[in-house]
Amino acid sequence: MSQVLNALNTGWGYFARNILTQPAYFIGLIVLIGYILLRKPWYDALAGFIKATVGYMILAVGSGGLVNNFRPILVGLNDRFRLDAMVIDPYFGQNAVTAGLEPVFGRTFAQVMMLLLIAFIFNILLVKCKKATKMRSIFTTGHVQMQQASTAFWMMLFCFPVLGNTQILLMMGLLLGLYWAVGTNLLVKPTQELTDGASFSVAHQQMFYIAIVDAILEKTKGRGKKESKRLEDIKLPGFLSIFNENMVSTAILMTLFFSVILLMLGRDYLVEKKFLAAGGSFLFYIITTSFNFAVYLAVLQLGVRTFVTELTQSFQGISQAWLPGAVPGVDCAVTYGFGSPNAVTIGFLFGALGQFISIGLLLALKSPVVVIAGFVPMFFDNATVGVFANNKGGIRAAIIFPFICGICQVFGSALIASWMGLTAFGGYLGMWDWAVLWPVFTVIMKYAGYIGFAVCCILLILIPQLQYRKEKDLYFLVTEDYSAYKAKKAG
Ligand code: ASC
Repeated sequence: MSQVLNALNTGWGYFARNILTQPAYFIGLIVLIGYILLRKPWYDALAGFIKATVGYMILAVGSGGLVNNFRPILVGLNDRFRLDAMVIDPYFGQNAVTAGLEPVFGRTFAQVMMLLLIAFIFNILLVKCKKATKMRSIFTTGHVQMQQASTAFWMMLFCFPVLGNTQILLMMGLLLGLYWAVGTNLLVKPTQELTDGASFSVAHQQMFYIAIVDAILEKTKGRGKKESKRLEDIKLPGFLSIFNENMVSTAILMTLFFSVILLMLGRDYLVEKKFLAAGGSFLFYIITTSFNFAVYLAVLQLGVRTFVTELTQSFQGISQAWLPGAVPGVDCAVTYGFGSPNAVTIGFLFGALGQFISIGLLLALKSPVVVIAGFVPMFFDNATVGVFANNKGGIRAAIIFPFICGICQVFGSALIASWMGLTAFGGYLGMWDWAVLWPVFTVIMKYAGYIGFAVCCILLILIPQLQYRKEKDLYFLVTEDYSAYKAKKAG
């Protein structure tokens, strides 16, 4: 018996490490299984697996390039001005939890992987019972799931420190699985509308904020003030027309943005930290760094184009066989291949502005916690919000909502991380859902105990029910047959 369990455990560990938490292979595997279920010839299934995996790897080169190029610069700001502070960034957040679990709670990181598995199974079961739960989407972004499982584990231990491992894992698995299922489900309709029926949803770390933004824009549409134009519909005249092209506008805006930051860091600092060779040109260093932004964005969008069609087609195999009407929830960066590419840049810049102003306020108010802007929340949260906001609310929305998002990220993270004792370990996840929604859950659970836990679960369970009530005849149609959905909505 114990040998069987051991073998299962080893097998699970292997699968979790190499496939489940590696989105490229996980998406590839989903495509492979989907095509097999669709009874495609083996060579088509193999080709699909390769295109999906390679496409995802290309996307990862783009997003990894952005992260690796720009994160040190932001962290440098901290170092340069000798702030003793916490970085808001999912990777720093995960490291902080890993470092603190043993000394603070006496638990190990292996349990986080267990939590991930349990939550993922809950997510699938909830979608399997779609008729009752009204949940239509599976969270497949493995690296993000790991970061969330770590932070969620910490929150749960903070609220229920005396609970044994099994109870903690089951409770947290349920809450996290619900969050994954409900969050991606919330974005099914906005994503279908953004992509004109590409049949996926977003599974990331700002799902609730985008759902709120989308709801506000739906409510205010056609009311009162003049509608704001979408970025793709604006044709700038004269010399400004060069901004109509995304690659040019990204490069110019980023050059302005990074010039300011890099000048603040100063040449000496950059040389000392080996970012810049001793005799190198500071001017060209700034230009290269900034233009790289446009490079990585282009790479990222190529990756999206490579794998999205494979995923969409093959997932029909999975949904027909096992999960009718369900869609996969994927990385937020996938949306950057749709809508206006300039919305990515605008969202990022105004989110960054919101973050910098908030950090300035923390410093001015002599806050005991100082937050360092992290690149991942600054870019991936705000750019995604920008893309969705622009699609429904035009340029005005693409400016306002990322800006507010940036403010929430800083203040929310500062409050929750210092309260839970994570500041001491130098990092917090920092993305919107984890700076606002999960802190609210944590407060409820900390003060209301098991009742609070039940309240959080019930709130989540109710959300898809309310969504369904609002438009019963369209709710499942939006994933099952998007053209029919559009026709019905229009007519
Ligand atoms: C995250 C995270 C990343 C990025 C990536 C965006 O939250 O951990 O690496 O966003 O998923 O493509």
